[in-house]
Amino acid sequence: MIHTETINTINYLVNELKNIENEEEYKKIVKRLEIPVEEYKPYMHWSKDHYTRNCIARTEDFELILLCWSEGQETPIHCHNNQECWVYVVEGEFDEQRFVESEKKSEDLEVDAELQLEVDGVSYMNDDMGYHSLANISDGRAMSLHLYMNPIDECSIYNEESGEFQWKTMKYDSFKGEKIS
Ligand code: CSS
Ligand code: FE2
Repeated sequence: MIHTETINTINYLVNELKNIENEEEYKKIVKRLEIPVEEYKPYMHWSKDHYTRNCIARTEDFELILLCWSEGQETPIHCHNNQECWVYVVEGEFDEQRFVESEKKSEDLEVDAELQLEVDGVSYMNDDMGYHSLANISDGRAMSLHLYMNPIDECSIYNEESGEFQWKTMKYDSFKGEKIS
C-alpha cells in the first residue's frame, strides 16, 4: 500500500520507492518530498572538476542519486537511455535546456524549451521528449535529487562541436554514503 503523507526523511523515501507497485506512483512520491537539507549530509560530496553522482539507493527498478554541483558546473546534452527521469531541486537554482532533433538535419539539435528550476522544483524527462542539459546557475553550490526508473548506467551525450552523439558510462562518486576513489 502506498501512503500520501509528506516524506521528510531519506529512509522513508527509499522505503516508499521500494514499495511501489505501479509506475504511476513514482510521480506522486516526488510531489510529497519535504526532506530537510541536513538529511542529505551522508551523500554530499563536491568536486571542483565535475558534478558528483552520489547513489543513495538502487534496485532493479529505480535509482536514487544526489547530484552535488559546484558553481558553474553543468551536464553535456544527453539522453536517458529509454528510462524516466525526475529531477528535484534540493538546493540552489538550475537552468534546464531541452532539445529536439532538427527537422532539417537530424544530426543537428534545436532548443525546444528552457526552464529555470528553483528549490522544491521538479522536472521530468524521457527520450520521447528529446534531450536535455542541466546547469547550476546558483552563486555557489547546488544539489539535486535524481530518480531514474529504471537505473541508467549509460547515456548518449551530444558533442556540440562535432554534432555527434557518443555513448558514455556513468559512474558514482559515492555509494550509500561511502566515497568511491
Ligand atoms: N543524467 C545526468 C544528470 S541530468 S538528469 C546524470 O545522472 O548524471
Ligand atoms: Fe538528464
